[in-house]
Amino acid sequence: MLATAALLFAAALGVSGHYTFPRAGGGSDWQYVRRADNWQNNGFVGDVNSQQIRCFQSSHAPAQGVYNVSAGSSVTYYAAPNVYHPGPMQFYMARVPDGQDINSWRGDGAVWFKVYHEQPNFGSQLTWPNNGKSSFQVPIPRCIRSGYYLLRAEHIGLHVAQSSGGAQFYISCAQIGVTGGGSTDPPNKVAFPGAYRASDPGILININWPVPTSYQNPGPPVFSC
Ligand SMILES: *[C@@H]1O[C@H](CO)[C@@H](O)[C@H](O)[C@H]1NC(C)=O
Ligand SMILES: [Cu+2]
Repeated sequence: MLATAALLFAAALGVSGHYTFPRAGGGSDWQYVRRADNWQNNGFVGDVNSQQIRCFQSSHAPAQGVYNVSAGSSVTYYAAPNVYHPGPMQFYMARVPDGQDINSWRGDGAVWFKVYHEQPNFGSQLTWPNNGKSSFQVPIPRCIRSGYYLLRAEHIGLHVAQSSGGAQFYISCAQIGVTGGGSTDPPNKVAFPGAYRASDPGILININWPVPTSYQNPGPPVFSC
């Protein structure tokens, strides 16, 4: 009886485990962040070629508002409950074309540039600076143009990434307005899906044995001004 209860409990954890990225800047969950498909089950995206790899939405729905921030400052992006699988945090931005409505814009095409990613510390195992954290400071480049942007949060869980499709992508997209920016249009923009392949060395990787001595973040290099 006890064993059955323990098994049921473990099974329930399996369904409701993992994490989401429901909040950016302030406000409440899914206020400035487009509600992701995993909002109830905390699940992940496994297929880098799926539409969900962009904002974890299989059908488009806007956030409830726009969080405004000045260029050169940062936005706090929150995980719930916290990031606990090993792997990198990465953040991307995409500018809403002038004259288009951020609420209906979907981020199609090669419009995404990377503003942050992190490397592990190397040793007898890889350790990741994000591990256990529930908030992250995302730098908003000083020189990008003012306007509306999607800000995409991504954590890649690499604990079972040694087989193709094993990496777990935890994703959401916030709607932000950038004020006081410059005139730079960042290079190296990518599309989602399209930016990643299942065989990328930072996605198909055994982090356990032999313990890697380097790590190549998937996607383009980080843009900074
Ligand atoms: C952000 O700025 C836009 C445009 O000025 C405004 O409509 C919106 O209400 C602002 N959002 C917040 C949370 O203040
Ligand atoms: Cu998990």
